[in-house]
Amino acid sequence: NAALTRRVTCPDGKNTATNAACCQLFAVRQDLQQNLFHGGLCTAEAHESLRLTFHDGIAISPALEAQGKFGGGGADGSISIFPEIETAFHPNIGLDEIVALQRPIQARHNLSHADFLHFAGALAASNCAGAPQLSAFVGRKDATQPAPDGLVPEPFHTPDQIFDRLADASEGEFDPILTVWLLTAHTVAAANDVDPTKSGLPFDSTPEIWDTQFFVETQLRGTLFPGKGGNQGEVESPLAGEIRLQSDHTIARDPRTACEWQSFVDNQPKAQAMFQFVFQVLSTLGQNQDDLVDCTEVVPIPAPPQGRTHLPAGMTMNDIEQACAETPFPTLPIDPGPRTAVAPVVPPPKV
Ligand code: HEB
Ligand code: CA
Repeated sequence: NAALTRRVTCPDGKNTATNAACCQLFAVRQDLQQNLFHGGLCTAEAHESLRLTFHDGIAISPALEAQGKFGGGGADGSISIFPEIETAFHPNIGLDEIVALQRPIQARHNLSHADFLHFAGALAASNCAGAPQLSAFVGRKDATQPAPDGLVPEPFHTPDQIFDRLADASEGEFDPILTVWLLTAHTVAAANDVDPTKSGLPFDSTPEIWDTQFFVETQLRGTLFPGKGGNQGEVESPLAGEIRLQSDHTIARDPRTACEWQSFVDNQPKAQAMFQFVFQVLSTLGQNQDDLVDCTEVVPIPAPPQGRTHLPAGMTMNDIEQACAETPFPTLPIDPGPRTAVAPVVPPPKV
């Protein structure tokens, strides 16, 4: 109840916040929107800022700690603090660019690397129509050492490897079902480095919209490679110009997750609420929740999604590779017109 909440006026004289610690985020928000996200767009920089939250947050391992080794600090900004070390890890390929683009903006403000990185990810998603309002916190402790290599899942890992890693990082919270929830992020995503000959290959036909097309299109029969193929972690996709990760393909068809995957099709409220929940967990892994101040109010409420869930033009329901044994795949309208290729996402300029 807004009327009953006492708000503080921020030192900038124009914004108010429920907690004074959130005031600094208004200037960070403006700087990021203006100087990284092209005025508030769901472009490659937004996609990569969201991806960065995963590669920072998931790098924590109680299993390694139990062996007496350092297991990483989770959502501690380590990838931005030790970029020359962590962006050289194989699964982090390509993230050097977004780390470099964020760095001068972070340096202009008085926010920790960890809080900045995860706020940038939440703000990035808010630029994508149909996204949930992701949570923002301040108060994280910055990393004092880089995370060890080997903690970020690869697209050529098996479902077992991925499920085990995510469960370890989250002390059991990210089970196979929540892993599906996390993968909703691939609705606003493209690959630059899986096929080294092509950049900006989207995972669904709407990489600038947070919709459920990703869950539809990963369930279509794979028939082609957007490039030459033969790349580690890539399997055939259904559409020219679109890439499919082996991990998305196998998790969409694994008996433990196939029905959960299908349940997201045409369920926009689910694609918002479930990711909102898992992002809050992911972006605070390794941090003490009691030290954090909730500043989610600074994250804009995203625009509603555009378009309706559909089969791409030229496809029929027969092109669906049914994987859920319990429930038939929902019948969807088919986009009119001839089959078309998916356009690439334009990569950010090199720095
Ligand atoms: Fe992700 C992207 C993998 C999960 C978000 N991915 C991506 C890629 C890959 C991946 C390979 C591409 C890269 C390049 O560039 O080439 N993932 C993956 C895996 C996993 C994942 C294996 C596990 C299962 N993600 C995830 C999560 C999230 C994400 C959880 C959340 C946050 N990703 C993402 C994004 C992207 C990606 C956003 C996009 C980026 C761009 O576009 O650039
Ligand atoms: Ca999409």
